[in-house]
Amino acid sequence: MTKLYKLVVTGAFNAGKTTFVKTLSEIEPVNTDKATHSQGEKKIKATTTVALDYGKIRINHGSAVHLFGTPGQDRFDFMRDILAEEMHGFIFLVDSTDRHRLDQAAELLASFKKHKNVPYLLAVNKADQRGLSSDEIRQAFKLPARQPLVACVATDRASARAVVEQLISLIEAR
Ligand SMILES: Nc1nc2c(ncn2[C@@H]2O[C@H](COP(=O)(O)OP(=O)(O)O)[C@@H](O)[C@H]2O)c(=O)[nH]1
Ligand SMILES: [Mg+2]
Repeated sequence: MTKLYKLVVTGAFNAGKTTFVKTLSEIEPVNTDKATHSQGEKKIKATTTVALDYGKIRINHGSAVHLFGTPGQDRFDFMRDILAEEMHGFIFLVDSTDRHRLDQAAELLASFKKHKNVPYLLAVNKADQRGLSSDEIRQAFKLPARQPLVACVATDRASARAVVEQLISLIEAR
């Protein structure tokens, strides 16, 4: 039987959410990046997602996975609330090269989890770079031992796809 899944891709500013959706999508992805204005953000990247990213992939012989990427900053938290509605699960991307944003990311995960009790996967992104280990991230997020965590390279389609497939397996196992 083919199914339809709504997955949300969230995480802090610059974690790789837009890249993840863009790398995977089999249709032209929807992108709502606009120029960054604050000095802090401008130093890191030229644009930022102000509403959503959208992309779609097929898995398991025809089931459709609709991917919705969120903005990362707190000023867009209303968009996260909207995108979380009716989700079947979510991927929380953590930038493994950005130790300074870990606490903020952990807070964001705690608040995003409150939307809906659904399976999620913590994806340790930018695994192609030298960065924090999975154990360090597990500790920083105080993850329960049973909570899965996977390494991810959002610029690599096979890697991003494996994250989605693992999350779908968790959803199906519920
Ligand atoms: N090396 C590396 N860079 C990545 C990866 N994923 C994203 N990036 C880069 O990280 C930056 C932020 O990505 P973006 O998708 O805009 O992050 P967002 O703010 O979470 O949407 C961009 O320069 C991306 O090219 C990855 O897996 N490896
Ligand atoms: Mg983005």
